[in-house]
Amino acid sequence: MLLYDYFRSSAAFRVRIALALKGLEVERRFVHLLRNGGEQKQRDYLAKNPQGLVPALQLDGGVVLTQSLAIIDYLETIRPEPRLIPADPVLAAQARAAALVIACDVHPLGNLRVGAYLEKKLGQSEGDVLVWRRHWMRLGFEALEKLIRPAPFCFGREPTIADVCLAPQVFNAERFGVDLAPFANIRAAAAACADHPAFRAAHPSAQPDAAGS
Ligand SMILES: N[C@@H](CCC(=O)N[C@@H](CS)C(=O)NCC(=O)O)C(=O)O
Repeated sequence: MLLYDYFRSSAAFRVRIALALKGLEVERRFVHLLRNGGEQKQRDYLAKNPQGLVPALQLDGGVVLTQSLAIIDYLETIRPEPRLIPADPVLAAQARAAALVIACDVHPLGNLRVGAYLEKKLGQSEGDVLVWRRHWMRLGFEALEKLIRPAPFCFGREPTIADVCLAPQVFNAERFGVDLAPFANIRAAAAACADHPAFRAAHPSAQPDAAGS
């Protein structure tokens, strides 16, 4: 399998965590989101992922999967252990809901192309875009704080899909200066993730394409 990856992409970070947790090795090709006008917008990459977003996972037969949560779902099917979706149906729905708060309702609003649109098309200042990003992250975290119950991961002793989405979003929040002090549960789960070898291996700072970027 071949992962189209970018070290600072939080959606790609999710897939890297899932791969590391499941002990799956993949080849990687790096798509720099800022260089050359955004390599994700180049024709070769658009042929892989018409959305022009990372990650994408090319299977050995050539099929390309897109959307981090769909990719993780695929990995869960081909390598069920360790489970990222709890066996208990209620816990499974809760873990998925926490993941979706981040992946559907928080992350897309802070994406690179959204910030670029606000600045370049709607004439907002860089400062306003930062206020925008922080606002949506804070709002999402206020809900997430009440939805998770770290022990020490979001829903128990082992990481689930909720932690796979949470750790990258916390990375983003720190990057954009969101104050995490009010979010004790989120900080506790993020600390458990930060101590876990799979999350450490997947961290942006540990990726080969981070060097010199
Ligand atoms: N919902 C998608 C989101 C993918 C996504 O937004 N990727 C970002 C990086 S985290 C990206 O490629 N952005 C490029 C851009 O905005 O031009 C997923 O989960 O895979």
